[in-house]
Amino acid sequence: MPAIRHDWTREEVLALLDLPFADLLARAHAVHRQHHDPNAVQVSTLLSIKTGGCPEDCAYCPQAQRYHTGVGATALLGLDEVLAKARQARAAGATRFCMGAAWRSPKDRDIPKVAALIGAVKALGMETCATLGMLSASQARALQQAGLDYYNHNLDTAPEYYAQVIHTREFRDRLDTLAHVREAGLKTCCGGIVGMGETRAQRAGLLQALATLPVHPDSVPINRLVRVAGTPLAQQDELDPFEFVRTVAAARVLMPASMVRLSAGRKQMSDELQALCFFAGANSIFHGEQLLTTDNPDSAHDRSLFERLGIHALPAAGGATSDPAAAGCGCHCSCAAA
Ligand code: SAM
Ligand code: DTB
Ligand code: SF4
Repeated sequence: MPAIRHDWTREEVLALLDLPFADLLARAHAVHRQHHDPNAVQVSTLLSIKTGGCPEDCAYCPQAQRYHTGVGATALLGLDEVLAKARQARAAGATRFCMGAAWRSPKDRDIPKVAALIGAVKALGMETCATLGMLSASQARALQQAGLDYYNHNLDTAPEYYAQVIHTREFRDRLDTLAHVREAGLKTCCGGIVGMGETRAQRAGLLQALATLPVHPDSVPINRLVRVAGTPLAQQDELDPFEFVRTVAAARVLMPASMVRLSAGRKQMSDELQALCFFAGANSIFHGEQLLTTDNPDSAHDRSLFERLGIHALPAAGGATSDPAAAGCGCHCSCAAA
C-alpha cells in the first residue's frame, strides 16, 4: 500500500481535480478499496447544544446573529436535556454523540458546563465529540480531561479565499485551534464547504491545506453549501455537481485512511449524485432529519438509498459522531438489531 503523504503540492492537487472525470473516479475508487470497505458507510448524528446568536460573520451560516435567517438564539442546553437526547441516541444504537455550539469560541466560564455535558455523555458509555469554535490550549486540555474524544473544526475554504467569506477571524486561527486540539490528545474532524463561489484552484487550496496538516484528520467533512435565505451566500450559483464529486474523489486520494464525510447539503442532492460520491470515496454521512439548523434527508429515504446501493452502516470509527441507529437502516450489519 503506498505511504500516506503529507507533502502534496498545490499543483499536484489541482492536477488531480483536472483529470478527466472517469480517470479521477477510477483512481479514487481504487484508493478507497485499498483502505476501506467500499460498501460500508458510517452513520452519524448531531445535536445543537447552543443554537444561533453567533457573533461571527461566516457568509454561509444561518446561525450568525447579524443575518436575518429566522434562526433564534438559545442558551446552552442543560444537562438533563442533553442527557435525554444522548440516552435516546444510545437506545437507538448510537455509540458516539456530537455536540455543536454556535460560538466564535467558548468563554472560559462555559468550559465547566460543557465539560459536565461531556463527562455525563461519556458516563453513558458513549464516545464524545464537540464543535464549539476556536479553543485555547488550556480549553482543549480541559475538554480532553472531561472525556472528549473528537473535536470538529473545519478549515472551510482555501487560505486565499478565507477573507472573502469570513472577516471576523483568520485562517491562521483555525490552524492554531487544530494544533491545540492535537496537542491535547484529541482526534480531529476537519474539512470544509464547497460551492461558495470559489474556483477549482481554490478547492485545490482547501484540499491541500487539509492533506498537509501534521496529521490527516480522522474525519474530513465535505459540506456542500446550503444556501440559506438571509445569509450573504443565499443567491450563490449552485456548484456543478460533478465538481462536488471531484472534490470528494480528490479528498479520498489525498487522505486515503480518513473517513470522508458527505456532510451538509445532502438533502439537496439527488440519489444518483450521492451514489457517485460513495463510489468516489465518501464513507460517512449524517443521519437524522436535521443537521444543526437545516434539513437533512429523512431516515426512511436514507434507509432505502442504502438498500438500493447495497450499502451497510458502519458503527462509528473515525468520524465526528455515530448513530448506527441507522437502527433499522436496512443494512446487513449488527445495527439492525439496535
Ligand atoms: N461555531 C463553530 C465553528 O464555526 O467552528 C461550530 C459550528 S459551525 C456551524 C460547524 C460547521 O458547519 C462550519 O465550519 C461549516 O463548515 C458548517 N456549515 C455551517 N453553515 C453551513 C451551510 N450553510 N452550508 C454548509 N455547511 C455549513
Ligand atoms: C460539519 O462539517 N458539518 C456539520 C458538522 N460539521 C458540525 C454541520 C453542518 C451545518 C449545516 C448548517 C446547519 O444545519 O446549520
Ligand atoms: Fe458562528 Fe460557527 Fe456559524 Fe461561523 S459557522 S457564524 S462561527 S456558528
